Amino acid sequence: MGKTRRSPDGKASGRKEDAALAAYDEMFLLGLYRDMARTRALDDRIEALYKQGKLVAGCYSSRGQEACSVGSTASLRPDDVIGPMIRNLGSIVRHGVPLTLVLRNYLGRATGPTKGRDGSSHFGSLQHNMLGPISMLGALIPVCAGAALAFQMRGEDRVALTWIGDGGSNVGDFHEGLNFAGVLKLPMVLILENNKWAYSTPIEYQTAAKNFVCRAEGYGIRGATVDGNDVLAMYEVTREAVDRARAGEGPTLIEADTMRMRGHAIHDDAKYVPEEMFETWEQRDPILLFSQRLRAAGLLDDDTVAKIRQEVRAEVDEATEDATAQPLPDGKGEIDEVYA
Ligand SMILES: Cc1ncc(C[n+]2csc(CCOP(=O)(O)OP(=O)(O)O)c2C)c(N)n1
Ligand SMILES: [Mg+2]
Repeated sequence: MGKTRRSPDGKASGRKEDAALAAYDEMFLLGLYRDMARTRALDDRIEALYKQGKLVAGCYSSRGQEACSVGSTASLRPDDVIGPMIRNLGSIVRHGVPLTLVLRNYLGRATGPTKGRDGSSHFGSLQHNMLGPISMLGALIPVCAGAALAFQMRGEDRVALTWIGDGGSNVGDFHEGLNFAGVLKLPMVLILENNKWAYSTPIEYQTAAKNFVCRAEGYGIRGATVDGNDVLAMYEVTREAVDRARAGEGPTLIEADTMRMRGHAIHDDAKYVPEEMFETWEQRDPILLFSQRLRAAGLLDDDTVAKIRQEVRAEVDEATEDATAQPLPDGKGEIDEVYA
């Protein structure tokens, strides 16, 4: 995916120098930009619906973390499995889950993935090779290790990709899941999104270690660090980990340096976050950074930005209309499919 399409003289046509960008196909690069824009637009819509009182549960924003999800998921094949958590809307979008399914769940519709039982982001779609986020932090890691074990036992060259926060990385399931994956060399990749906060708790209260990735050594697995706001760096670091996992070389723990740009949920005004911290990271917005880079390389201009913006908006509008038109649950059989 994303291999170069070079002109006969070995240079991608019409481009200015950016050695890292030059290695990729223009459509692939614009696709990363577009999927981050789609994620942002959907995220904004969910926030607006929440503020309009149209959602029945909490609203957890992925704002500022689009690169972590879109870049990493871009390294997967459609038959690979994703296990997103609440800040990974971009992975759902990039892995091909229709936007209306996301909105039907948030709007509690009977035709949504949880048929109105969850009104937030806790849903999966096996049809799209997506496991649902598990509320109990860390619990998705052993589940994804289980998916990776199934691939290994069946001799399938598929990979499971999942994410955990700086806060969630300190629960027991993180240890059990990652240790198990390491011992059995399972085809799994775990991205630890160090977004500096776990609700109101800063990272210095999460670990006494100098970083989170040093834990990889203790599990005998590969560790990597990456600028989580650089979508191409996210793609490359995950691609390498996915290739290794597929080749039977075991799991990788990737620590992504990023920032949560909203409160824990939209009801949380995040007053405990120093204002300068938001200001600094606003300058490092992943969509802004990538658009600046694409523009400098001659791959993006005002017209293309406007066109993508319009298309993305139309897609989100259409998905909202479709989801809103769906019926609410009738209240009968609400515990069917919940307990055996
Ligand atoms: C085991 C467990 N403990 C506590 C909670 C409550 N809780 C939900 S999200 C959250 C903060 C998570 O922070 P982090 O893992 O850094 O992820 P982020 O929200 O920053 O993406 C907490 C404490 C939970 N869901 N599960
Ligand atoms: Mg966090």
